Formats: sequence, C-alpha cells, structure tokens
Amino acid sequence: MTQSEITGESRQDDPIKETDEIAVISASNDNLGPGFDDEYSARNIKVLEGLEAVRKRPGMYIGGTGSDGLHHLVWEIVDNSIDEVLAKHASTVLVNMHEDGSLSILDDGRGIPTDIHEPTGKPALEIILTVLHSGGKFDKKSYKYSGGLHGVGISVVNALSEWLDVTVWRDGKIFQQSFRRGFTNGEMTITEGATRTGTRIRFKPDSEIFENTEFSYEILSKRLREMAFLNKGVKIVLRQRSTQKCHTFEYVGGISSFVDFLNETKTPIFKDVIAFNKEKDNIEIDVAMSYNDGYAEQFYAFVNNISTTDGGTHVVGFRSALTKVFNKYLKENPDILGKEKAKAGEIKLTTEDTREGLIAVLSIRVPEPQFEGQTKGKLGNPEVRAIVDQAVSDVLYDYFEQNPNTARPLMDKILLSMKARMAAQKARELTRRKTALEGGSLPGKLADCSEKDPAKCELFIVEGNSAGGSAKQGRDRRIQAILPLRGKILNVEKTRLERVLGSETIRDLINAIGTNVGKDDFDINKIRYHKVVIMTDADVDGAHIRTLLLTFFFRYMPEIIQNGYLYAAQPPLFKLKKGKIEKYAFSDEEKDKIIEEDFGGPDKVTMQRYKGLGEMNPEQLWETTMNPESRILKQVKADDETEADRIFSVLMGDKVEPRRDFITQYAKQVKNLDI
Ligand code: 0RA
Repeated sequence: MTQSEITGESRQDDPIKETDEIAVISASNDNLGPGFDDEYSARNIKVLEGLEAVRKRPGMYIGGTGSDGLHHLVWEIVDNSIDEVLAKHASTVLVNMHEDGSLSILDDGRGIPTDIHEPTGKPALEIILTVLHSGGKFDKKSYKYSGGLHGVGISVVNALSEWLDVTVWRDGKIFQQSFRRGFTNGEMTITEGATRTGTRIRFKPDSEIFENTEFSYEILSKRLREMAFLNKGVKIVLRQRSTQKCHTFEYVGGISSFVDFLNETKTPIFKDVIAFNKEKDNIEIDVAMSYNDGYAEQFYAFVNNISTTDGGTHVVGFRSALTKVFNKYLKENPDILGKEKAKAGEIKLTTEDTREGLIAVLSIRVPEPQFEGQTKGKLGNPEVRAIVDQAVSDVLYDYFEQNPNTARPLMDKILLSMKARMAAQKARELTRRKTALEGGSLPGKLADCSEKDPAKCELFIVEGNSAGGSAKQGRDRRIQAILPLRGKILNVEKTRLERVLGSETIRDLINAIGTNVGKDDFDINKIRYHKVVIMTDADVDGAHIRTLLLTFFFRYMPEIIQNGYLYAAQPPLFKLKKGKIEKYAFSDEEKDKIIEEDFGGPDKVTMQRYKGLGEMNPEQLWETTMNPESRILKQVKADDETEADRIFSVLMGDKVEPRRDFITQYAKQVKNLDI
C-alpha cells in the first residue's frame, strides 16, 4: 500500500484538462463572462443597503481584508457544500482556482433553492445571494454548531466580489444568475435539461476591498485537508489551473487518518492510533492520539471544525485528563517502576511529562461556542473544561487497562520525560546564577548594533569565521549586528530542549535574539531585532546549516517565523566582469542573461563562482548581500505548519524511507527550500 492510500490523499501530476470538472462531478456548463447591467429594481435597494454595510465594514463579517479575510470567502461557501455532504445529499466538493484570479466551488448537493420566495416575489436563490443572513431562513438548520465568523452567509461573499456567477442544477433544470459587487446583473435564467443536482459558485474577490486578491494554494490545501479529516467521508478536490496542481482529500478514518498522516514521518511508540468519541451534555468530543519517539508535541484542537490555535477550556480539560490518567495508571500499576516500585506514591507526573512526542487531534462540537482572544482562536466556554476532562479521563483509563501493550511502553516514555525534567530542574537550580540564559547577557562573539529600537535592528547569523569578519567590517553598524557561528549546529529535531541548551552555539543565538526559549520563558516582546537573517554559503554545506537553523527556529521559536521576523540572505553565485564593469548574478539564469544582454556575449567576460561568503571582501558582501538598498532577503514563511513539520521531520528525523521519497519527489524544490 502506498502512503497516499493510507491517508486517502492523492496528488495528480497529469495536466488538468478543461473537461476534468465534468469528470469529477457529472456535467456542468461553463459560465459566460460577466457583463454589467445598470438596471435594478427599486425593490432591490433595501436589500442592497444590507450588503453596502458589508462593503463598508468587511472586517465585521470576515475578520479583515488581508489574507485571512480573503480566504474566509472560500470557507463560507465550502462550509455550505460540506453541510450538504454531512446531510448525505452530496459526496464531493471541487475547488478550482482559475487563471483569471477567480475561484469556483462546485458540489453535487441539493442545489440552492430556486423557488419563488413569496414576500418578495423573487427566487430564493437571489435572496440568499443578496440579503444578509438570509441563508438560514431557508431551512438550513445545519448551523446548529456554528463558530465565530462562520456562517455569515453567501451574500457576504457576493458583496465582496467584483463579480459572482452561480449555477444551480435542481428539479431537472439549470438555473443561473450573475452579480456584480452584490448587485444582480440580470434576472435568474432557467434552462431545461439538468441531469444532476448541485451548486456551482464562481467569484472574483474585489480588489477595491482586499489588499491582495490572490488565493494561496498552500492556505487552501491546508484547510481543505483539515476539513476532509474533520468531516469523515467528505471528498474535496483542489485544483489550480495555472500550475496544473491538484490534490484530492478524502479520509475514511477522519481524525485518526489525520494522526496517521502526521505519523508518516515519525516512529510511533505503539501501533494503533488511540481514537474515541463521546457525547455529553450536547457536546461531542472526538479524540485521536499517538506517541512517537521524538520530543516535539503536535497538538491540533478544533471547535466546530474551527482551529483553536490558542487553546481554551477544551484543551485545558484534555491536558488535565492526560496527566490524571497517567498518574492513576502509575499508582495502580507500580510494578512498572521495577526495583523502584516502592517510590510510586511519591511520583507526581506533570502535564509537561505527558507532552513529549504526543501527536493528538481534539475535535469537539459545542452548540454555542464563545471564541476569545485577539484572533478568536481560544475557546472560552467554562463548562467545556470539566466535560472534556471527564470524558477523556474515563475512556482513556479504560483503554489503558485493556491495552497494556500500549500503556506499558507509553508509561516508560513518560517516566523518562519526567526523569529528564527533574534532572534539568536540578541542573538549573545548581547553575542558576551562572547560566547565560537566565542572566541574558550578550554573547562575546556578537558584534551588536548601536540602535536600540528592535524594529530598526537586524541580526545577521553568519556561518564561519572569515565571513563573520567580512560581515563585521562591511555592515552598517548602526542597525546591523553580526553573530558568527562556529562549529557544528546541533540537529534539534532529535534532541530534547535541555540538551539543545547544552550547545554553546545555540545559547549564543538565543541570548543574542533576546527572547529566551521554552514554553514558560519565551517572550516575543523581548526580541532585539525584527529582522533575523540567516546568512550562509550558497553551497550544499551552507544549505545544510541553513536547514539546521530553520529547524531550530521552527521547533523552538515558531513565533519568530509567524511574526515574519526570520529571513534568509541571498548571496550572489557569480561575479562577472568585463573591462571595468562588474556585475553579480544570483542564479544561473541571471548569469546567462547578464552575459547576453549586458555584456553582449561571453567574449572577454571573466567569471568568478562564489563558493563561500568568505571569498567576498567586506565591500562586496555589503553591496551584494547586506545593503538594504540592493540586497535580496527571503522571508521565511510557514503558511502550512503541518506541512512544514512534515518537511522538517523528513529532512532531519531518522526515518530513511520517507526522506528518500521526499527527496526524489521534491528534488527540484529542495534546492531552494523555503518552508
Ligand atoms: C439553503 C437551503 C438549502 C441548501 C442551501 C442553501 C445550499 C447552499 C449552498 C452553497 C453551496 N452549496 C450549497 N448547497 C446548498 C436546502 C435545500 C433544500 O432543502 O432542498
């Protein structure tokens, strides 16, 4: 069995044909391009006032006009299509990114109702698309469990689109209507001859509203994959015409498949994913979990299919249950400790001890969720804590009692985590005064800048001493600090935090940055530079060191990446010279272009290939790589953190098989890995 069969995810590398949409969900006739009809009836005006409010204050409806808001438009419609699947009226949702910047969502559900809506004399379809919050009036009870901004209505998408075309197949007919910025653009048309049912909505986000109207394949695929995991049995297809990319997400195992998927690149401690669901007081709880031999934790929590990245009462309840269950299991089974079994009564496992190597997905459904915090990523409902705690404690304890082959190795791992924690604590107490981390003193190797405002400061992490020397001389010492790295950088993917902190190189790095590390100690507000730039040689070793550093940041300071503070410098690969003219090229293509276009051919051109930063003198390094006016910096992003996690596990972990697959599959991209 291949990996994709296990997870139910497939990639299609064959070119996408125009006819594929028909193949995926029976027949569809493509929409004609939208025109604009200035006439609208007086009756419309009242309706349009509602959507005018949406255009005036889009943030109230979709959270903002940045990337999150833009993608919210897609979720709004996809949520409706998925409801059709969950109600067993549809099987497939197809999301298509078109070359004109529009996006379409096609499903094979019942189709949006098209009958005449008596009070207005208009088709329900038109009302649903033009009247704020009207979706619910048409017998859609599926928002029993709604969340946050979700379920504000398709009319909001319409209001914020330059144009929107809808096609409904229903009752043997094809219904179509077009809109512009929420206004109808002609009446609904009816054509005979539909042999299917369903809805297709195609829209182009309005550039008057959104800062950037371009959808991201990564953001879409991450969320659509997540939705396929969270809604067992739903099949979602994502396609991008311009790049011919295509993914199908379908997971018969639901969130257990999610854990399988996360486990693909890890070595689990026990074979079967622990999975269960329970309902109590109208709250549905779904759990899937597994432990691997690593130290990082991956915990995904959802409420009504919405990711709660800042946790909340459900997460607190889950964690408390885990700690309780392991403590109880130890007390009831002291022989696990072998010779030390008399000590069972003294041992008190903490939440920390239960987190190393944990991969868990917690998905709950709550009738009236209260989302809190700046990004609304935290569940507030106080009653949820005890309910989740109780449910998880009960089921998990029973499971461990019945499955000692799972419980035993797991307890061993947790006891090991506990021992490491105690040893580290002791070591910290002994050396508290001395450790540089606690005192936060700056490393001797750091050549700091004179400016103190972090927003203006840049830290260059430079590989090798000679390059460090050039960087120190070449820099703008007012705003640029240099930290040369000597010696090997630890592969943190396979190491626990305590040992990571044993590395002087890493301590220097942490102290220079100023934020400290660790769950309780990390503080992004203490960051000393808003640009942290990794500057390594443009060769294989340089790429390796860069990947090690990226792994460190991703595992231990992900907030630095999330805040957009991490960058990779782009040193040139070639220096080209003809007569007195010198030019730098950052890629093979650029080199060829300079030779052809600037120098008129290779005649009398001399070329130097830079293997290391150290080959450049301070002025050259400044001019090509460090000068804010002329350099190229690549911002490190991790839009899809699940995928980034997999990439780091594959590249830096110890499973050979997936690494080989990955490298063969992505051989081209790995060269400029930009998570
Ligand atoms: C209102 C009522 C019904 C279905 C829908 C809306 C609906 C909306 C969307 C959006 C995308 N796909 C959709 N599919 C359905 C209920 C229809 C009925 O009772 O027949």
